[in-house]
Amino acid sequence: MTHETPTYAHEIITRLGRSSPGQHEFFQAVEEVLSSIQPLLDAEPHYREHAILERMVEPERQVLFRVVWEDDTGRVHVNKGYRVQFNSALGPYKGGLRFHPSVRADTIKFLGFEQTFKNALTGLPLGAGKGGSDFDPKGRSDREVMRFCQAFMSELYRHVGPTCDVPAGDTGVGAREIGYLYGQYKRLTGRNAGVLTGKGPGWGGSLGRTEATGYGLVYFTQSMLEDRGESLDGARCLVSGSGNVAIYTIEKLYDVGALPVTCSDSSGTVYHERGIDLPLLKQLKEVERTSLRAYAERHPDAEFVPVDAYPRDGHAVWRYAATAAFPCATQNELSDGDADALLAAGVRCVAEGANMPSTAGAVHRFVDARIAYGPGKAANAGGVAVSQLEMAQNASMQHWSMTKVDTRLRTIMADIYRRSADTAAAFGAPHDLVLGANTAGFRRVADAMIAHGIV
Ligand code: NDP
Ligand code: 2IT
Repeated sequence: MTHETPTYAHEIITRLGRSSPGQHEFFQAVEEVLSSIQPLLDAEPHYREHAILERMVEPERQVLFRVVWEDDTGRVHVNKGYRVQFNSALGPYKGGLRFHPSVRADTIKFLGFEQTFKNALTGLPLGAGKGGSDFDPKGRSDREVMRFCQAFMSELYRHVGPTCDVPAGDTGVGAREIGYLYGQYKRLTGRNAGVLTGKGPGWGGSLGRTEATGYGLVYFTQSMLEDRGESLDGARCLVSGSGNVAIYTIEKLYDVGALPVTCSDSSGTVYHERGIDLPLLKQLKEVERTSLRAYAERHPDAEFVPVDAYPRDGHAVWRYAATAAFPCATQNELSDGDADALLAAGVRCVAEGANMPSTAGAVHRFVDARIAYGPGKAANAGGVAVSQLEMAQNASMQHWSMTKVDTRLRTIMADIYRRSADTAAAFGAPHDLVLGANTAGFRRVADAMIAHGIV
């Protein structure tokens, strides 16, 4: 019997399984990255000598705090607040805040880990962090959301700053929440500083930040398809989610001549054969903050499939046939079974707007099938990239036009694709953008860490 020496990546994955038990999403994210960069680790043994993987899987700092707030009836509530400052090798910690009842320490760690490689891939001077709370904004009045945000910032303000850590939005945190968080930061510190991105364009925000993740996702997809002699023109597209990322993905898909036929939320899926009614979607989700059930009531020709249609394995969105699929809701929303269904129906392209939306098994299926598969940390980096453009505008006290921001975003997304594809090709796997994106992102962070010494 022969015993193979475990690889460096495998050794760290095994050690992490023992030291962070129960952190399944974090473990999934780490396992995906580390196993895909093994060819680089084999070629560059000095990463091991510098204990780079051991350092990279350990956040530099994690802050966990109590958030106490009062609802409109005078009842007192307590939530958990988190900020994980993951890696500062490339710049200030940067990444969103998520307010959702499903948020655990595990969730924030996986998101912070992913952010490290995503931010590196943009080529911009950005470190990585993530934060949030198990607070559920759904059904809460504006005043309740304001009081929660004020309570959250009353602790967070000590840990953030324009050259130290710059949070932004993520699930459940949009322009309204960023406004309340910013107001409280200003009240506590007396400073009008670029401490958050996603601010209103009238008070320090960048034009185009709201649209950036969705638009960037479509720009990335265009680059990826162009390389294969394909395009989105006339393509039937499946989109999941109906929040910030999904809405602006749908908007840009229409702009480039594609036909988005689905969207979804926590209540279920809408399928609309002649194309999603975007003005209605924006009205329901951005203005009324209501469930998608109302969509089908307004459009009798649209189907509404309740969320539990596939109780064991799957999401109704992925059971429709289409050329391209854009998961834009949440982690692990696209199961192994969904990947099988999409591939059987002839999908040619999957590009991830959400963070880690595909299960590990689904990712393997897409890569093995050699379809155009754009992993989230490359494909959805447009949001954080425009956040960096907002930081640059704040630091220089300028306000750029939408054209300037959009032109830069297009270039950044094309560069991310090129960097990921060239790296994949250099390692003999031109179809594997998981390997390409993870390896390119890892190398930039690891080289900076080595340059900074043993810290
Ligand atoms: P939003 O809060 O605007 O929208 C989230 C959407 O996903 C909603 O339709 C929501 O349904 C649905 N959803 C969220 N969580 C769940 C869940 N556990 N089960 C079922 N449905 C769920 O968030 P964003 O659009 O900003 O974010 C979506 C994804 O994109 C996340 O993975 C996020 O991390 C990622 N992302 C976001 C960026 C940004 O700039 N905002 C940048 C890069 C990635 P409902 O309406 O019913 O709540
Ligand atoms: O996942 C992400 O990249 C975001 N939520 C955006 C982060 C940011 O700082 O704009």
